Amino acid sequence: MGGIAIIEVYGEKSRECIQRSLKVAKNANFSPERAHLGILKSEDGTPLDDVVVSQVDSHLSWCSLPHYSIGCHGGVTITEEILDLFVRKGARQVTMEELLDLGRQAGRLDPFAPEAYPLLLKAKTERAALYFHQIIQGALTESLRDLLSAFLEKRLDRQQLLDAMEAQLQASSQAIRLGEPLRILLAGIPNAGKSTLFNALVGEERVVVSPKAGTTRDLIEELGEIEGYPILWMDSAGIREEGEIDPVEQAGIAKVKATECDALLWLCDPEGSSDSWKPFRSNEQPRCVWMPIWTKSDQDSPVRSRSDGELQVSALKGEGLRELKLKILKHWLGPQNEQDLAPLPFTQTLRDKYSHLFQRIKLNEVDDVQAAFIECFGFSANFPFD
Ligand SMILES: Nc1nc2c(ncn2[C@@H]2O[C@H](COP(=O)(O)OP(=O)(O)OP(=O)(O)O)[C@@H](O)[C@H]2O)c(=O)[nH]1
Ligand SMILES: [Mg+2]
Repeated sequence: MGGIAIIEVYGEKSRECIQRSLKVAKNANFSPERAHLGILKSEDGTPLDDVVVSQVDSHLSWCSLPHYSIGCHGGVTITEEILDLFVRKGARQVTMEELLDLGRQAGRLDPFAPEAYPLLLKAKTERAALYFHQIIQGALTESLRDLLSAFLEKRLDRQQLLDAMEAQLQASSQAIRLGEPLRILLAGIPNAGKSTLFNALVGEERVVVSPKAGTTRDLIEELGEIEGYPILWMDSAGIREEGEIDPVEQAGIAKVKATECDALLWLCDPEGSSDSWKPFRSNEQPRCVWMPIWTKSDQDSPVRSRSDGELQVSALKGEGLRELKLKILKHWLGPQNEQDLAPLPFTQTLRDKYSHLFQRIKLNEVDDVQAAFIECFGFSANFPFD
């Protein structure tokens, strides 16, 4: 796969900055809505890249700010050279957040776009990408507009407004999890079947598996998904506290203990001790959710004294994997329904703001609900009737 890099140049002096280093093939006067082929040259005249330059007016700009868009073709190194060249000519590199903030102040970006754009760019699954794109298009603003106007037009009373807000707050963890992968660590004694399960969950032979105990020594991460929710699966070194433990194994065990995760699946080998987890659980990873999983369910087991609700899987045969994935999803996101996820507060910060607003309305601390919504999300002064 190849690719092109786009450098965008904003600001009053952008034209000057580009023209000083660009030799345009035919028409030296940029005209909007036309692409110009040219060669960018460094100060000593060395050609850096063949580029395509377009002038983008504000009404066509993705962030509502006019700019020049430069399509570069020379790969990462040359693109960085071009960026350096522009910086030497007086430009300054800005962060995405800075740019989005300027766009928002200019007035045409959705109020949630500054938070949603970075999540769209980092989206790990198609479902997440579509969701954040929908937010940028204004779906959350529209949904809040409908809710608030229903209240202001007295189609909803205060209690109904609060009920609707509470339901949104409860469901918002699903939206947040679309942008923030769940971190799930597979741990257990050596040979419990961690790496075999890890490979089955990520869907490829990512790590080495062997009958020899102590095969995995380091922490290995791979991104996967469950129903479009991104999951960071982590395979780890087997944990044992007794016997001769060499320094590499020791280092691997220390890493498992220090790893931050949302859930720890403790894999119990049916041939091992059913309470292999006890020394580990009492001291380590106190904050994450703990799930014991029985592996190698295709084998007859002399031990298997499972408690109710503990899952059995056979990574080798692919049995129990779907149940495992659904259990994980249900635990964090609640019951899933088939419908698409409604537009909801999709970051922890937005949820906290909305939760604060909800509490204030609930405690009758808010006289002007409209003004409180506007203040909470930075809507324009006439929202929801603008
Ligand atoms: N029958 C059966 N064997 C399995 C299953 N899962 C793993 N095994 C076998 O168990 C052995 C150990 O598997 P691994 O996945 O390497 O175990 P591990 O927990 O990663 O081991 P370490 O990295 O050494 O800690 C291998 O011989 C696997 O083929 C299973 O579901 N069924
Ligand atoms: Mg392993």
